[in-house]
Amino acid sequence: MMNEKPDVLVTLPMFHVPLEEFANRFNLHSLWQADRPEELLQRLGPGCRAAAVRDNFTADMMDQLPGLGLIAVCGVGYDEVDVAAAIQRGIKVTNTPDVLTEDVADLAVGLMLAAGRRIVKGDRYVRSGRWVTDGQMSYTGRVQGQRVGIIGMGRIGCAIARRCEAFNMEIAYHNRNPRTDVPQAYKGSPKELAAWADYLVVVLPGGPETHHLVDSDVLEALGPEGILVNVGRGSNVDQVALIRALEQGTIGAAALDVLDGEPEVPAGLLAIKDNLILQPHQASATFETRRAMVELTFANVKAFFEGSALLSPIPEHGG
Ligand code: NAP
Ligand code: 8YV
Repeated sequence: MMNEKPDVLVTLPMFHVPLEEFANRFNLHSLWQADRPEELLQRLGPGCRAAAVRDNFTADMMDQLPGLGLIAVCGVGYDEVDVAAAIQRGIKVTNTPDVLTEDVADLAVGLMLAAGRRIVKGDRYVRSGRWVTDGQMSYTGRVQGQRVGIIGMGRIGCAIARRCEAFNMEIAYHNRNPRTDVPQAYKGSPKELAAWADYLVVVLPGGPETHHLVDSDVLEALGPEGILVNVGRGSNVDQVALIRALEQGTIGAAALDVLDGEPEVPAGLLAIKDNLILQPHQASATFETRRAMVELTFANVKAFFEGSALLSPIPEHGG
């Protein structure tokens, strides 16, 4: 029938944004609510041409939906989607850049301040009564005027740099390629950047190329007063090396929004109390940004079914 709403597979809840408003236009199928996900995929079969996705989407799932033409990822990072398999099958992939940039940068700077000024430790100090029994808490280093090294000077990295300028910080960065359109100094390797920096902020994509880019050597170069902040992907940092570095005082402190193997947290990380701050992957989790991410995801789905240009195809499509 000409006017029938197109089927769209939705693999996971789109955060807390209700999907009813998109159901006017699309016939949404919630994979995570299906009693038998395999049966749902089989029933949808070649008739399902689009999927709205959070996190992973495998080649096997693509093969179960042979009519698929679009995977719309609700997130800027798409490292859990098998992009090579999608391209091989002629499937387009979109993501949600820009709409989350400023909120992620806010949390990164919040973590720098919290780790540098030991804000969480201070909260515990007051609540445990130590202010009364032990007097004033120990001093911390400064944030303002310090050196911040950003690994991943892309959209979010630049937004972090803009905020750091307001703190009179010196800023340098490392990417695979130096940028000609930013004023900050380029460092040729994560280790060189870490050796220069007081704060090392990681805001990288996931995947094999960035796996453990921050390793024991980089942490050693950051040094005993240095502070690591990760808002990229957990896999960017060698977590075993990080635990050791925090235990042994090789670095001063860390604040992590993302963990390798999240949401599981290794006991070694949980055991570190004073100089580690953990967040449950919250950097884009504001009402406004999450709504904008879901809207952009479905705007891409709409464009796909209308045959118009996709709003935010991933760079691998040349977009
Ligand atoms: P972007 O604009 O594409 O920036 C990524 C930057 O990383 C680019 O400057 C790129 O420069 C650099 N890069 C990529 N691979 C590299 C490598 N192997 N070595 C060194 N540098 C490399 O992306 P964005 O929008 O800023 O987002 C960045 C990442 O942040 C996402 O992919 C995601 O993993 C993470 N993120 C996390 C949250 C959260 O909730 N915590 C939210 C949003 C995003 P070159 O290409 O020159 O190397
Ligand atoms: C998402 C993120 O919240 O966009 C990204 O890459 O990491 C976050 O904004 C995350 O992908 C959860 O699905």
